[in-house]
Amino acid sequence: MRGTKIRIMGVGGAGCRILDRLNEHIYDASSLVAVNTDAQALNAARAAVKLQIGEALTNGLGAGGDTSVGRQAARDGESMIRSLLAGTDMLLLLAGLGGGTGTGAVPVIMDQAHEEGVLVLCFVSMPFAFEGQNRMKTAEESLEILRESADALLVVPNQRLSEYAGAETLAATFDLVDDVLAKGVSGIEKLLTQPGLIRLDFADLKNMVKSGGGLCTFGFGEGCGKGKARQAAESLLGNPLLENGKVVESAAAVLLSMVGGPDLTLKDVGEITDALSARAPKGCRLFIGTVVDENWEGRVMLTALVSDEWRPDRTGDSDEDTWAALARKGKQMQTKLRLESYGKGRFKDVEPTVMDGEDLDIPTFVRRGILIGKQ
Ligand SMILES: Nc1nc2c(ncn2[C@@H]2O[C@H](COP(=O)(O)OP(=O)(O)OP(=O)(O)O)[C@@H](O)[C@H]2O)c(=O)[nH]1
Ligand SMILES: [Mg+2]
Repeated sequence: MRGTKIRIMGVGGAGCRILDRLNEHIYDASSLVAVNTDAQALNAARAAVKLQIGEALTNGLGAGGDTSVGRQAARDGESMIRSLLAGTDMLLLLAGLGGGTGTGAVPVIMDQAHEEGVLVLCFVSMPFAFEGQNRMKTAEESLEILRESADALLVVPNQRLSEYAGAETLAATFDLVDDVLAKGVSGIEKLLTQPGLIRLDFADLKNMVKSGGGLCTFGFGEGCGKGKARQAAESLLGNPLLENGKVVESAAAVLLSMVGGPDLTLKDVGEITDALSARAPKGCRLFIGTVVDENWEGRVMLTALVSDEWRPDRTGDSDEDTWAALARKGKQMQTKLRLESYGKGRFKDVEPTVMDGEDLDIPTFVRRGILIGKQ
């Protein structure tokens, strides 16, 4: 079976800068696509594929903060965008909202991707307060559209991040935002493209994304040396993006990607999931995937994607599909649990009750893959 094909597209000035940052972290740099109306900025971008849109409209200059120009530019570039998306399973779209190109083009590109049958995860930042009401209003309008149409939407509020992190200059803050988004994206890319102790595949991610509410929050943690797992879990739960763990306390589902070296043990994995479980509410669904990368010897990096909603019928799938998916999910979770069942009560308050290899929190007919009503 072929692997999951991912495309990572940065749109507009900020989107392309985040993409540049990703070049250093990414497993498959050929998946990076920079899209901009601004020819000069595009020229400076380091992505493997560069796509200039709206040339006839802007003459290679930017959209000048006008979202209608960004929108039209994406429509004009439709055939090129679609050809880049052919055969893609998942598109990660990156942009800073508030300008003309990224803000206007991202919703259009998302529609085009959906028409190609591609799952779209959207990573955007919101402007600073000092950028003014207009930029914020533009960004909020676009965010509303994205909230409705993105399969998953991850929003980084620049203002809040800078307050938490205490970055002093604008450049330092943008650097921080670029870094946060780049880490989040690379955490997901690694999870889907590299081998691990516990495999989390595209179907898991899709299930989490489709069933968890559209709006997700993500956070990171890192640890190194002796006690790296505990350190990584503490730094994840202390991450400002997760409001020092508060976001986890009301989570409906958490997808956790752990990247470690060949020295990563199941005990490390358990220590991390224990720490997370202790903060998560009862009934929270935990999807865990690990990646083993030899460059990460002696270190662990965590990326958590947190959703505060869980609606299995959100996809609009038929009952049959939903139940079948849930039944499959139940079995997958059990496999993962067995891998980790070296300690009693590990998922006490978080994971389903598992007895004799069966997850008792999932109704029997679902667990056994029995379909009712429709045959
Ligand atoms: N993370 C990050 N955000 C940025 C950077 N520069 C600008 N932003 C943010 O992104 C928003 C959009 O700016 P740009 O990406 O430059 O705008 P654009 O999409 O290129 O649109 P036009 O320039 O109007 O065509 C701004 O309002 C800022 O909040 C950057 O270097 N890094
Ligand atoms: Mg620009």
